[in-house]
Amino acid sequence: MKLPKTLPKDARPELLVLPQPEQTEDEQWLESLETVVEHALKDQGPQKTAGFLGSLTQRLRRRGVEVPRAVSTPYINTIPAEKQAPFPGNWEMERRLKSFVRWNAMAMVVNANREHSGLGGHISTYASSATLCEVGFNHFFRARTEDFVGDMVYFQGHAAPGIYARAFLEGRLDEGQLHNFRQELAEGGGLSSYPHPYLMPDFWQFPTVSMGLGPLLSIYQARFNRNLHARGFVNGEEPRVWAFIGDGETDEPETLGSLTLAARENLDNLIWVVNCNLQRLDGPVRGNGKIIQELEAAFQGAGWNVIKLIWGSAWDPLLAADKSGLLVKRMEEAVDGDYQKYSVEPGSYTRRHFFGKYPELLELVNHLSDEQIHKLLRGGHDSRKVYAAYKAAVEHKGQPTVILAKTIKGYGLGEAGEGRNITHQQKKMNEKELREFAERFAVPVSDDEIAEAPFFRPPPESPETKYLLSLRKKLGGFLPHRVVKAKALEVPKLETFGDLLKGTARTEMSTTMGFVRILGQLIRSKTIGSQVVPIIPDEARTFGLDALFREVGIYSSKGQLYEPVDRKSLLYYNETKDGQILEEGITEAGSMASFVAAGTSYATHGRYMMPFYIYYSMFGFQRIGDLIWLAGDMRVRGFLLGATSGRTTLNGEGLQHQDGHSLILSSTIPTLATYDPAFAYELAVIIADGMRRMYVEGEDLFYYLTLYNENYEMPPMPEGAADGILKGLYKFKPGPQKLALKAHIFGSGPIIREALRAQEILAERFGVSADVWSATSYKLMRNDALRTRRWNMLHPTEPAKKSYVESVLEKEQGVFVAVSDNIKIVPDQIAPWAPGGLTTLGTDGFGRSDTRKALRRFFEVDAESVVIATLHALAEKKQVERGAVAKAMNELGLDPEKAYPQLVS
Ligand SMILES: Cc1ncc(C[n+]2csc(CCOP(=O)(O)OP(=O)(O)O)c2C)c(N)n1
Ligand SMILES: [Mg+2]
Repeated sequence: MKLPKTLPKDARPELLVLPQPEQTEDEQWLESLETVVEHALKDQGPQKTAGFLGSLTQRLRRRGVEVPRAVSTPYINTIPAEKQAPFPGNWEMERRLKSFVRWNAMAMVVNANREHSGLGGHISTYASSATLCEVGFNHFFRARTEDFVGDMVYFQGHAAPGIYARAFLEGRLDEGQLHNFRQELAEGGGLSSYPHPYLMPDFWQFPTVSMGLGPLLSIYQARFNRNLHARGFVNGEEPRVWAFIGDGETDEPETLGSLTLAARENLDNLIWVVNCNLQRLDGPVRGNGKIIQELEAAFQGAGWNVIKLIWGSAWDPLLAADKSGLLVKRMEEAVDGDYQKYSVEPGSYTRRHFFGKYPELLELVNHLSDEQIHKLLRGGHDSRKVYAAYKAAVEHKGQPTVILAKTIKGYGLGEAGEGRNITHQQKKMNEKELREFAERFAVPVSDDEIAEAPFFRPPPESPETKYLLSLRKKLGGFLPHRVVKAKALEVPKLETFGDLLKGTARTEMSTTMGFVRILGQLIRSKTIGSQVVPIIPDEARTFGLDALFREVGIYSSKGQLYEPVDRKSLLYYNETKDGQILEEGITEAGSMASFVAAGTSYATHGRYMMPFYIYYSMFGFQRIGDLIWLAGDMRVRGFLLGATSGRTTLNGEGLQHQDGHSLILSSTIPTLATYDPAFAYELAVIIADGMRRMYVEGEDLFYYLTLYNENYEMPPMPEGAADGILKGLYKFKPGPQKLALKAHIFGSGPIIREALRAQEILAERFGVSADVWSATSYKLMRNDALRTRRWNMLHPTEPAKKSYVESVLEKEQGVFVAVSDNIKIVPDQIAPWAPGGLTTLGTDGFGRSDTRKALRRFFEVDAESVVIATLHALAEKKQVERGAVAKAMNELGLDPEKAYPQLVS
């Protein structure tokens, strides 16, 4: 029997990528194997054949035969032409609409930069992804409705002009808004450069422009959706999470870092579309290789369903006619740098360079003109192929899907940038280029207007607009669309934490333990307990949160398939299908992504969840600061808890772990309320008020609290302290009366105890009465003072207002000293408003491992150092002899020549 040399049509070629044998003597072997495959396919179907070949491979490996692992498949579409779902829409109509969107997206950028050179914007990204987006909009993305939360779509950030341009065609945005793209301060407002919910809260849902964060968030969003479902918070139709990602963006560790989680959790509610236009900003993504093949291997290895969408329909007949397999071979030989070149050069070049390598291939395209060769589309520009890939993706079960879609960057820009290395930055087009663009896409702009690049929208009664709207109507409405409709929570009142308000006489505890108690009480609350979402990156035991394992369970979609080794203990590692704890493992970025998903559920799911993300404070802002910035943009509501904080309080861990600056980093996030509490009752006051502001009043802010691990007696809350705790400063313990000299010491966190000890020394040995204040938030005081100062400056003829810090300190006499377990710039934030100046002590420099006592002396934040700083401040004011300060230093055992953490200057 003569066997065909090519693969049967329905064979899965990825299973046959063993090294090509020499075409001579091995041919018979190959032919007989093909016979077997042929029969198996006919009798058993493709799935069983695949299984059979898999078993054969296993056997070969067991016998020591080195069979290569098939992590990548031939460089052709995963979905063969004959298995492609038919395109259900009016193809011609959709093409026209897409052309209008293309035109307007381009015109937005060109117009903005024509008027104000330097405003920026991107044309070429959307030009490459227009078909990928439009097929989604027309056929897949389901909007939010009364009884469906809507698909969650993460668009490539710098493709924003295309999304605006579509909203324009839909009638959601007007010409004036398009005109003010990137001019948000213009009259009437403008459109933000990128997707920013903070700037366009009714439109954008997901900020994506910091490369890598969107993909990461999308994974955790899809998993959080599952968690909410498992816990009974949401039911009904499951939303899909779509993420559009750049091929260059896949170089970000955040992009690919959590792939295995998505597969492990069987997130078939997640679809990624990687826009493989082969270029990033500077040049090719993988000029010397093939990004699609590389990504295929990574995703396949991570357990994803991979759909390669490389070639457009016009290639189908060529592939069908490629009996020798040479075309596929040539496709695999050419590298991305070549493919980029083919998009730039005329068809004659591709004929010569690509097909011309083998005479048989030249013959294959003999019937095509150079023009036709140039127009052989890439898969990502062919809406029929894109539709088929999306359909296969939404129907796939058990795995997340990635679609690797090959496109051309700057598609349609012609000489203005199509496929060119400069295309990413292209913002201007001359008249000729505009005319060519309009002609290519048949956009009806009149000749005398073309130079103006006017926006074009077909009238509402036109068949195009009607068609567009009818498709969106079928999919439930418009998107992106951010809606906030969450019901306020009945949050517990402050009294709920009564025991912490009363203090813990004779029992020592840390503020971390205080927090754990609060969290426990919240979780047990009848009204909001189940909405609490504790998030931990493998540090529950460090912080004493393991007590919650048993109580509310660790979420795992699989439950617990094994008997945990500590099953007999009280606090065993308890994984459950409806677990409340998100135990993320060692990924601060992943934990933060969960925090974002939970903290925005009031918008995405219309229901408040209360995330508490507790972590090593050093691995917060410093490690994942961009995600915290994003949380602000996305209007997340929740609590971040930077535990084991303080450069001398976390003592043994040394340089890498000891955080003394997260408070400064947090001060840079505009909507992040930041606190550095010393006592458990302060924590209770702050958290109770935070819950009220976020979940009752609906304020757009979130919280950062430092927690420490030093144990001490927690005092009862002084009468009337709550207001000062929230505003940032209150007098905790006045100094003794009737002493000649007066001072004020601000302390925060456990270092307040050094201030208290200094208070005693100063009174007993130096005749100074020092009041000790607890400074809970320098950031909030500074913001308030800056606001007040500005108001006074702008209203010079009106009576001046006083900021909180000014009003609380104005009547105080004496000198002001602040001591912190953080760097000096933290208390320095309020220095301009401390009467007579502020002397600050802090922990500038790299940490060291040693005892707390040694560290506090080293960093000069111990009580003795506070005493000297106070006496020095008094000496500066000529209230104390300078010699007395030197003497005190000697008496207190402070060495003026001691080493000091090395700092640059
Ligand atoms: C974290 C981060 N780094 C750098 C940038 C700047 N940047 C914006 S777009 C871009 C190139 C994107 O290339 P790719 O992901 O391939 O997207 P394409 O435009 O080609 O679709 C860069 C470097 C950014 N936005 N975020
Ligand atoms: Mg790219």
